[in-house]
Amino acid sequence: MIPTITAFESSPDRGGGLARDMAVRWAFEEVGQPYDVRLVSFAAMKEPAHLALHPFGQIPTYEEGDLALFESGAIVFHIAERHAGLLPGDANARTRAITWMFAALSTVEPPIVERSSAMLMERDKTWFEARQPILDDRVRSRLDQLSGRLGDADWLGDAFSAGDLLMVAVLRRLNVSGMLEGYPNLAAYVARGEARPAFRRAFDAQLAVFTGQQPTG
Ligand code: GTB
Repeated sequence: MIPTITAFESSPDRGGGLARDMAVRWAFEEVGQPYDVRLVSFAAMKEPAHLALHPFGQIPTYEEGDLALFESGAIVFHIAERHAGLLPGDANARTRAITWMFAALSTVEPPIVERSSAMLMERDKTWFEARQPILDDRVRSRLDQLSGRLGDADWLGDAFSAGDLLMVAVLRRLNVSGMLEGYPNLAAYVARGEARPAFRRAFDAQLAVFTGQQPTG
């Protein structure tokens, strides 16, 4: 059965691959699992039919037979568990890869989201200018630590895993900020992820929603 995910009918990032269906698409492409996409409007996301799939009225969701999931991390984990290619076979290495999935979403991403939310929604506040360096420092603190851990390795474990997939997806949110320029190994890590054929196919597919043109690759 081909799973169906939901994605923005009209993504605010104009096909930049920053909405969270991107990680799910990427995971599908890595493991060679075909998938369908149902596009939803902001209004439809708040309707009962979508809320039955996603209690918070967001994308992405995942449907396969009588299984319905939400949360991009849980969906990527489900894909990684069901198919070879995104989690190591060795039990300890597998658990370490899963740990990096959690680290990406619960330790590295929150300060990045906090900073970009402030840039998008709080510029008119009197305290915006004063708070920004604090938010920048919180992001840099995590980047310092992650950069130190990655060192000159290609991936966080011995081979590319779902942990790297989510970590690269999270770090890509900083691409426009210029903050990764201070961390050459992290910038190269993100570029390495973005150069993977599976990433390119996923990116092109979500961009095609914005351009209205089918991907050629
Ligand atoms: N924790 C959930 C997950 O990982 O699945 C978060 C899901 C989520 O934030 N979904 C967003 C959404 O549906 C889209 S991805 N928002 C609509 C709403 O809440 O009403 C977040 C996102 C949106 C836009 C950009 N962008 O334009 O750059 C980037 C990321």
